[in-house]
Amino acid sequence: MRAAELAQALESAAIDVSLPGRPVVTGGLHPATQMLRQFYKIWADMGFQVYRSRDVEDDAHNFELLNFPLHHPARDMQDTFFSTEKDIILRTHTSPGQIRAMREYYPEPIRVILPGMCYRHEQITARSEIQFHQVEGLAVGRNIRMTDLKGTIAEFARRMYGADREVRFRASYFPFTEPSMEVDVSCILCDGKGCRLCKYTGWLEIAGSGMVHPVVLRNGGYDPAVYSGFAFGMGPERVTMLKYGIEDIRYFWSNDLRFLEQF
Ligand code: 2NM
Repeated sequence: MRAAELAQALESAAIDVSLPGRPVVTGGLHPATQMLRQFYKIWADMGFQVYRSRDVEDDAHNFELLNFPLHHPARDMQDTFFSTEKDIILRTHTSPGQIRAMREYYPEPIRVILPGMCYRHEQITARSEIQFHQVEGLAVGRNIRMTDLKGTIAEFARRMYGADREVRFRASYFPFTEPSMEVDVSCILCDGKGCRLCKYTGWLEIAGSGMVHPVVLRNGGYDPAVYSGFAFGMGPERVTMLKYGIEDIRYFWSNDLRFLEQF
């Protein structure tokens, strides 16, 4: 191209190179994924490795081996997604993976977390979805005591919610732990004074926990006379809702970009 042609071409196209570029829309990680990764980091720093287990389970691992009696209400049809294959279900919690982890690692001591999707055949509402993540933890070894559970969970809470958080444990019930406890942290919004987020109690529930039931230990292959352990479970979506004041869990899987782009 000769210089005169070039000059004319530039003139007619009239590109203004000083204009700002067009913004490129970048993707981002889903808020639940971001929260899961924060969990992995904290638990990894505390010596817990990630154990991946299957979403499709059998009745034995999901219920029987976890000490859910045959007629326990959580076994009702409305709570579990069954398949047309006998005893093949979608896991209702990540706990069946604990049995698989124990059977794989016996007789070694265990420190694992089990993240993953869980499925429940329930009415979808602002507070309950039919699918959600759980992160469960399990420690098994000799001489593991309830003080180890309390210290470990309290340390997690301080790393997750801030160094000056208070932690309290309330007696509760789960079939697979004895004793069982619910875990609260002092409200992240009002610092325990009482506000709308904590429903004026000053506390937010962040986890369930307990000492692994001797029957469950034995089902995992560990002699409860020699070994003991603690376990806990938390919900990353719930934690994310508390952190950002999200009032409806249905936002998580409805793929509305106006929601997702905020994270
Ligand atoms: C929770 C609360 C308390 C739990 C117990 C076990 C097992 F299998 F080791 F016994 N896995 N997970 C557990 C205990 C889970 O979630 C709310």
